[in-house]
Amino acid sequence: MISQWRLRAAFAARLSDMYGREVPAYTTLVDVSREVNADVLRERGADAERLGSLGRVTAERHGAIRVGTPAELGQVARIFGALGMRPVGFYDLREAAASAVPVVSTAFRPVDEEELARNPFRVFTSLLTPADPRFFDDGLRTRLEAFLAGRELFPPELLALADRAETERELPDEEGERFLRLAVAAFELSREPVDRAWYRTLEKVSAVAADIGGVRSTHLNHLTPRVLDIDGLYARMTGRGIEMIDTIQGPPRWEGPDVLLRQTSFRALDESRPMREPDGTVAEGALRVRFGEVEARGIALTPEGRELYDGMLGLVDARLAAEPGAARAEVARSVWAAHLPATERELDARGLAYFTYRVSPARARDGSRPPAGLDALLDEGWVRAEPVVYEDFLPRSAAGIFQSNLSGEGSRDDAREGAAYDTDWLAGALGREVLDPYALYAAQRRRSLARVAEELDLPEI
Ligand code: OOG
Ligand code: NI
Repeated sequence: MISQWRLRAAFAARLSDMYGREVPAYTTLVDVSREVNADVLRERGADAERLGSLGRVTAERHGAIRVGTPAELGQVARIFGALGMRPVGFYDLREAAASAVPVVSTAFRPVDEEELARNPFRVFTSLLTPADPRFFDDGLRTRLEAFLAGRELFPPELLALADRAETERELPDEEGERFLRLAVAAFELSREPVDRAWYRTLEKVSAVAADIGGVRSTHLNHLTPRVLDIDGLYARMTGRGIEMIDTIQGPPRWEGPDVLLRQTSFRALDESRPMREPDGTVAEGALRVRFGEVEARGIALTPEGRELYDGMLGLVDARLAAEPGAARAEVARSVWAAHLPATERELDARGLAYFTYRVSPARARDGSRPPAGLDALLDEGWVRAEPVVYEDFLPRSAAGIFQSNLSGEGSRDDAREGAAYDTDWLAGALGREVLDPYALYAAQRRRSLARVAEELDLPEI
């Protein structure tokens, strides 16, 4: 039998092998990430593993896929459900970028601490929004929906095996092998000829629309290893001659604790694809649809912390608008130094970030009674706080990643009213609950406090 988490780990590893074979720069990215992680561990010792063991971080990947219809999304949910991954969070990218990105998204990931520690594989999954009239007029929407209704992304055998794995939380070896093979194949780039005229029609609206609705299959569009020093990685990749996008998205490098998520990527490269011309002939063409990304993860912020983060982004934008020559990273660093606490302890005390708590063994054995209240327990050394790593995504960075890889601007008609897509709508499309990331982090914190209270024989903390 292959257990659910082993299926997930095997799927992540095989997807990584497939992507490395097909997108060689990704292999360089993984190699450089390993080097950087080993160096950070050597320099910082155990402290380097404060937000995840080297074992977890080395195996850690997120992928991204894009699908066209609620029915396809429902099937994706079954495949990832088989791997113990559940939809977490709702991201609306339609307005988050200057270019046209007509999608709404969620991320499939494990949610339990033990499952995350075993293998945290996650997939950012976007769904096209053909009903949004800012992007698609009625005629194009009808054609697009008809095209999407006529394709099959996932073979029925894969879906049947997925349902079995989700229910039984394991598969016999042979079925497990078959499931993995079919699942990886479903996310490979297809060699089926692309209808050039149809692809171009959609590309005028948005390169993302063409990538999703212009072909009869889906594909992994990037895979992202995790690195412990993203500035170091960026410099080394550039040193190896790989052209990276201009910036590292998300928080700046600064003196205080790493929070949320920092990401950067290399651009999509031309890949040769057969194209069918209007006269029926097929000729080799090229499309740029696959790239590589890397990320560094920090501490999860509470809603208050996130509000502060979003406010700081606004301040950075305002300063840059006032001083167009200024370097974003410099401006961001000074805004951060002025507004964000520079220690974990203060982030915690101000309720800006999530921590879990553990009784420190030495103190519990010295015979005295613990004080009441978390602050006193921490101050007097009874309890230690450990940061909770951010397991999710950032809409503005996601939009930036989409945007950095779009070939054209596309078009969004802002004079029209957008269609309403929200968390409830997405849950309906998925046929499952969309979990709230904050609720997951808060529950993790509460569980740890309950354990501390029990161990120290205290009433509720
Ligand atoms: C997804 C982009 C979002 C991230 O890391 O923020 C993403 C896509 O390009 O389909 O993966
Ligand atoms: Ni990504």
